[in-house]
Amino acid sequence: MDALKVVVFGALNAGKTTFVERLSGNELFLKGEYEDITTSFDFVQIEQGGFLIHLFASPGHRRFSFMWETLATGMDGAILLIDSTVGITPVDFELIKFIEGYDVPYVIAANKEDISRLDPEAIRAELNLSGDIPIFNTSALNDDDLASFMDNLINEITGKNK
Ligand SMILES: Nc1nc2c(ncn2[C@@H]2O[C@H](COP(=O)(O)OP(=O)(O)OP(=O)(O)O)[C@@H](O)[C@H]2O)c(=O)[nH]1
Ligand SMILES: [Mg+2]
Repeated sequence: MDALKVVVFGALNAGKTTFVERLSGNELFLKGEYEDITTSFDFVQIEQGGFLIHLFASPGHRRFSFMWETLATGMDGAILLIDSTVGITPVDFELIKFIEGYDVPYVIAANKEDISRLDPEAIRAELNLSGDIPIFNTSALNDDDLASFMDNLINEITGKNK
């Protein structure tokens, strides 16, 4: 089975760890060793769309952002999680620029929609994104439809959305 590497980026507490755990149904081994924030390179594996996906949750804390480049090395696609309870922050602008530097498909999720919801088109306008970047609302906590969200990214990576 072909393997894909996908990395979830986003601001501190946006829900990256919760997202990968819910998708895989497994807990990360190495999470939360420091005040519950991600400080490691841990990942889960999921099988979807005929691919084995290595799904990494990156650290959101500024102190650990030095790990982003290592995580991004060799990635096939990325997810940017925005914390809808906070809105778009400077780190989201920074991460968009960072991800775009790798020239891989990415999708955006405005997470925590169970608490508050951001309008995808307002996000697109604020981040100045082209029309072909998919933007969704998700709840990593209680969404049962994260798999179809991932399908969309897989289709972006394999060119099926084109
Ligand atoms: N209500 C709600 N809470 C969420 C959701 N996703 C995550 N959370 C909560 O937000 C907090 C942070 O979640 P994490 O998954 O640790 O966030 P993270 O992005 O991995 O955080 P860092 O790795 O430290 O950057 C936890 O209390 C989660 O339970 C969501 O969709 N809805
Ligand atoms: Mg985390």
